[in-house]
Amino acid sequence: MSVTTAAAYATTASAQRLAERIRSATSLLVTSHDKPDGDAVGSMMALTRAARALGIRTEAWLAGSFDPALGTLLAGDTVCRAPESMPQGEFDLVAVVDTGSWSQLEHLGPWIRGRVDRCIGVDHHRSGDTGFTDRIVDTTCASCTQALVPVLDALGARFDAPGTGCAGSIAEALFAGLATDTGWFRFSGADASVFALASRLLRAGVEKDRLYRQLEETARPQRMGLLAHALGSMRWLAGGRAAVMTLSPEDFSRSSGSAEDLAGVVNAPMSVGSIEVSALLSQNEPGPVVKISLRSKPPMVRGGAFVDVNRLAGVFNGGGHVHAAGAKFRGTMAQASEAVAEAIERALAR
Ligand SMILES: [Mn+2]
Repeated sequence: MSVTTAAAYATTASAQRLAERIRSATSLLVTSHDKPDGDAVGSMMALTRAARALGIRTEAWLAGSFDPALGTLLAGDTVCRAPESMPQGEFDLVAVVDTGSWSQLEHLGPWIRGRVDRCIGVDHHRSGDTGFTDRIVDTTCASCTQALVPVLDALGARFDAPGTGCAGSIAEALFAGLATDTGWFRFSGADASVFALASRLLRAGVEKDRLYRQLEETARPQRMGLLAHALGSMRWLAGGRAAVMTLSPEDFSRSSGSAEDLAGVVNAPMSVGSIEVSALLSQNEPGPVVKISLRSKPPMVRGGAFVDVNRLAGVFNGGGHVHAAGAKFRGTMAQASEAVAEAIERALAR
């Protein structure tokens, strides 16, 4: 017999139950994990719009740094930012979407902890410890926005935005989460149910080409400078099965780039057929810490072999997902480069 000390992180309430709690609230605060991504912002805006349409006084709180490209999803709707400010007054209900982990709620966590009795959660991650009484945790969903749909349907929310086009609609917010969390429908989680929902959202008016451009094609020219330096540093391993790239503080200053300009650089070698793993080691500023970014490709055949970079990052006390992970290394770039190359070669030899 096994004894569990913590309740499993799983669904405890129906979509109807969550909808009832939202409907009976007169004020609602909606938030998500720090440094909100497309799914977090999409989930927040979809729920915020649905609640506002019901006449509920609703505040949406973005916590921590915010990628300006995601600003398009706000479409002029009012949002609040923490920690620049903090919620004032009281709310009947607090909804936390796309996370159930206190560790991801650094800024608003202390405020939320004092109000767990009036919190609800909607999430699609496997682990969490916030323990709200009423929550939906659907790990079969590719995005939190997908897990949110039954709640919005139970609220009778209208997904399209008649007269104003797609911008600012619930459909656009839901689509943004679905698209970004599946790598624009490429990852294994993008199953038939994802495409069925995407189809419903396109029929509600989502302009996916415009959305792709606004969300994904927004880099500053500095990214090209960093990419050039990274490609110039590329070292091939294991007969072309892996690549290690480095970016030194000098590379950052010569290209006038910053950490925000790095997005996607680690993926560049992935277009090469033989590549299975890509690593980018970067040192934004002088110091003893090297940031490690790791990517791997899914297997060629179902059930086939691939490198689990979450496990690889674990060697350096980091983590993430099987195909995308990261870690921090204390030491020089040369030491980091040697250690990462060795770990990759070991992983490929398994
Ligand atoms: Mn998500």
